[in-house]
Amino acid sequence: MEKQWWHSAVVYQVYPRSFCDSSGDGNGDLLGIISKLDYLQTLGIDLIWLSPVYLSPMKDNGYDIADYQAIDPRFGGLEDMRELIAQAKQRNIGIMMDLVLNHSSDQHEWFKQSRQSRDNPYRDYYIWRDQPSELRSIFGGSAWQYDPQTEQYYCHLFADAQPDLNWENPQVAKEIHQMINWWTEQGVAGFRLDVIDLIGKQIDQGITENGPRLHPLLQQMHQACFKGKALVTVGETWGATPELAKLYSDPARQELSMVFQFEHAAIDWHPQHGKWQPQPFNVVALKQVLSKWQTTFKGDGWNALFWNNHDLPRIVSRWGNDQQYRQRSAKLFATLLHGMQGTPYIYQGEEIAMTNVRFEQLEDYDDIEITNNYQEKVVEQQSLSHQQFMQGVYASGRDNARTPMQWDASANGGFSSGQPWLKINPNYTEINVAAALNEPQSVFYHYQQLIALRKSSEYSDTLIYGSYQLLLPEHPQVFAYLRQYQQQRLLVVANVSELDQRLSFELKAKQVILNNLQQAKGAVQHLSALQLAPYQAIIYELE
Ligand code: TEU
Repeated sequence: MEKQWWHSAVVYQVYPRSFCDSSGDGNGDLLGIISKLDYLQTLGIDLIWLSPVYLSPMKDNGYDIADYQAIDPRFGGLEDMRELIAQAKQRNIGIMMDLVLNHSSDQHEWFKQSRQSRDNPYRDYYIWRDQPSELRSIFGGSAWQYDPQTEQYYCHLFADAQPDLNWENPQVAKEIHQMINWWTEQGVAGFRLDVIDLIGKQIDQGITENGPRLHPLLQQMHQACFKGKALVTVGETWGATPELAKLYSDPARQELSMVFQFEHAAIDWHPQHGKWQPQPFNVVALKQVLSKWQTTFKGDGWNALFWNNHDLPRIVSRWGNDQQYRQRSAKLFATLLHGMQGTPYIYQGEEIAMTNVRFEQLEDYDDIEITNNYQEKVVEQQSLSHQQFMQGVYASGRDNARTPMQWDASANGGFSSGQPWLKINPNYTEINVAAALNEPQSVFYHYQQLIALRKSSEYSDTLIYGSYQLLLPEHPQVFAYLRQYQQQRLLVVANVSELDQRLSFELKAKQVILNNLQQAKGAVQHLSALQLAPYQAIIYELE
C-alpha cells in the first residue's frame, strides 16, 4: 500500500458554535479557536475538522449554508478564517472544511432564485415535483414542502429550511467544484463531506442513500478538485458497509481518502424507535462490528476511527461510566480506539471526558432533530410518551455533544463572558480543561500519550499499519486484540465492565506500554494470570 501523510494523522473536530467565544455574544467564533491552538498543539493533533462556519441562518447550526464562500458574522469574517489557517499551519495543524453538499439553506441565493418561478435559471438547482411522495425527512415529517409561489413541492431530506440540491443538474456540480477549489486555494488541508452518500439519489425511485450516480459524481469531483493535491477527504456515510466503503476509499478508484461508517455508532439503536429508545450495550456486538472493519481493507481502503462527533452522545456516558469511573472508562475507550488501524478522530471535550447533559425542560434543547422528532413522535403520532422521549434525548440527543466546551471553573466554564447559546453542563466546575491540565493522570494526558505513541514512537508503524486480530471474541466484557507489524506485536486488552476480570493468555509480555491505572508494572506482567480492575485498559508490547 502506498503510504499517505494522513495515514498517521490524528484529527480533532471543532464544533465552532460551542468551542470558544472571544466576542462575548454567547457563540463560539474563529478568534476563539485561534486562541486555543496552543492547547490543541499540546494535545498533539495534526488536523482540525471544522464543522460549518459559513453564512447560515443556523436552523441546523451551520449545516444549512446560505453562502459557501462567506463566514457567518457570528464566527467572524474571511480575514479571521485566513488567520486561523495561517496560525494553525505555523503549528503544523491543517484545517479541514465541512462541505455540506446534499442541501443548502433556503436562504441561499440559488434557492431564493429557484423558488421565484418555474423557468428561473436556478429552478433545476433543487428538486421540484408536482406531487409529494411518501418519503420522510430524517428530522421528522414529510420530505416534501409545498411552495405556494410556484405551486410545487421541493424535496428536503433534512429540515424544510434545508432544500436538497439537484445533483442531476451538471451545473450544480460545476458550481460546487469551483467553490471547493476556492477553499483549497485558501490553504485548507482537506474536507469532510456531509451525508455524501445521499447525492446520488434517484428521488422518483425512492432511492436516497447510495444511489446509482453517487460514485460517478465522486469520481468527477475527485478529478475536478482533489487529484494531485495533498488533500485529505472523509465522507460521512451512514449506510456504508465494508464493500461500499471500498468503493469510496480504494485509492485506485480516486474518490475519497476514507469514510465514516456508523455501524458501531448505531449498534444499540431500537429497531423501530432508533436512537430515541436505545437498547442495552452489548460488548460482543461492538467487538464483532469493529473487528469486521479492522480486517476489511487490504490496501483497498482506509478506516476513520471515532466514538464521538457533534451528532452523537458522549462515549463516556454512553458506554462507559460517567460517575464512579469517569476518567478510567474514558481512557479505556480512548485506548481501544487509538490502538486500532485507521485515522482517529477526537471530538472536542472528549479529551477531558466531558459527559452527556440532562436538562429538565424540552425548551432548554436547541437541536432541530430533537424538536422536530418530538413534534412527530410525541405530539402527532403519540408513539412515544413525553417521558420516554426525554429519556431518549438524555441518552442520544445531539445536544449532549453540543453544550459549550468546558475550559475552566469560572462562569460559563470560561467558554463565554456572555449568555451561551446553549446551556453549559453544570458539571463544568469539576470537569474542565484547566483541571485536566493540572492533573498528571488526567484523561487529557492519556490522549496525549496515545497520540504520541501513534505519531512518534517505536510503535508507530505497528499502530498505523499493523495487522489486527481479535482475541476472546465471545468474552462478554473483555475487548482484546493484537496488532502486528513485521516482528513487533502489541496487545491491547480492555475490561469494558465494572467487574473484576481474571484472564489467561498464552502470550508473553515484554513490557507494558500504557496502563490506565497507576500500578507497579510487575503487577500486570504475567499474561497467563492477568487480573484486570473495572474499566482497566492496557497496551503491551509482546515478546
Ligand atoms: O448528519 C447526518 C445525519 O443524518 C444525522 O442527522 C444523523 O442521521 C442523525 O443525527 C441520526 O439521528 C449530518 C450532520 O453531521 C448533521 O449535523 C446535520 O444535521 C445533517 O447532516 C444535515 O446536514
